[in-house]
Amino acid sequence: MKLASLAAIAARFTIRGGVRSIEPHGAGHINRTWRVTTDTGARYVLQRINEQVFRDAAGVVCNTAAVTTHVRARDANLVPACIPTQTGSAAVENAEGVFRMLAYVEGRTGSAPPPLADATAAGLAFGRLQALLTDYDASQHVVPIVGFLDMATYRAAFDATLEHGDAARRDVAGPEIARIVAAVEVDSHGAVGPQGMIHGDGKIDNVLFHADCSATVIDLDTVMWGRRAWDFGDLVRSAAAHGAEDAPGLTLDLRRFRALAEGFVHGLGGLCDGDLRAALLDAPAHLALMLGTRFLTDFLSGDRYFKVADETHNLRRARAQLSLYDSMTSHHAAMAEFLRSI
Ligand code: GN1
Ligand code: MG
Repeated sequence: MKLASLAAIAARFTIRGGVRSIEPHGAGHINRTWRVTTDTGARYVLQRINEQVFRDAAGVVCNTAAVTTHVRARDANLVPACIPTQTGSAAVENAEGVFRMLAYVEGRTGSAPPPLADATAAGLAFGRLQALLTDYDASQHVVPIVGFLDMATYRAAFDATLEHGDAARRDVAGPEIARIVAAVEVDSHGAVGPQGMIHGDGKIDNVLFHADCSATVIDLDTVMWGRRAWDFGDLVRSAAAHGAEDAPGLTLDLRRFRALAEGFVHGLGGLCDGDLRAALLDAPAHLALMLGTRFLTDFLSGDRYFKVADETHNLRRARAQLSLYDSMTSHHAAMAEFLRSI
């Protein structure tokens, strides 16, 4: 997009001062994100919502406004503020897309593998977010993505690409296809445990860390009704691995698992009953397998969903998640023992 049209869009929000600079920002796989600086030195995050992924993009922006208002009234550091437009709406909509603006939050962006203190802080932040959303009025909240985090939906999409996807890519991915088919058959434990409003994208990259050990949760597009354990599963698969989500031979780091679990359970407070503890055990492998399936499906269908660095990126990501899945399965007993002890 041209900088001039981005600047014109930015100026339609209630920003302090005139736009001085705009640069690409962040590393999300879905939306386009820019950092906007004004001549008063104020900084903001401008995002164009991916309308292929979020079919009701304007509704998703209204969700973000409602969620951030609700959460910030209870904890002003946990999520960034949404900046309304000059006319009081949450989004700017024009021929170029649907845009929203957030206050820029200073902080270190999380990445894998995080220091143990960050792992605890991230667990705490995601658990606390769920706890603070228990009295959120979701009557106007739109479903961000139909079938999101639903294994049956991803399994059906995977099966469809096996039939109709790119034949050359299918040949290259033969071993990974076989592993997913076998693993999905036995993955029956993930979709369990108590439900509530969840973040929906609990990965470590969606956390900003501050010097006082607190953390801010960002990327709130996927806040939705779901299984509470899924945020923990996503957090463990992204933060308790020895490397990034596309790193070869990814394995589970039990020390980080412990730190994340301690933080998450603490953040949930009274919400963490026996059923939820049981679900926390199986969610990480379920989420790793689910994401591996999603990455491989995207590889087989020509990289249409996730942003990629090159044409085998989704395949490498799928391999890494499958490797992590195997490692989680082999550490099941140790994870169970630890969860019993907190
Ligand atoms: C996407 O936008 P980002 O990068 O935070 C994806 C998540 C995946 C994640 C894997 C809406 O999140 O579900 O777990 O990539 N978000 C959507 O890195 O599909
Ligand atoms: Mg993100």
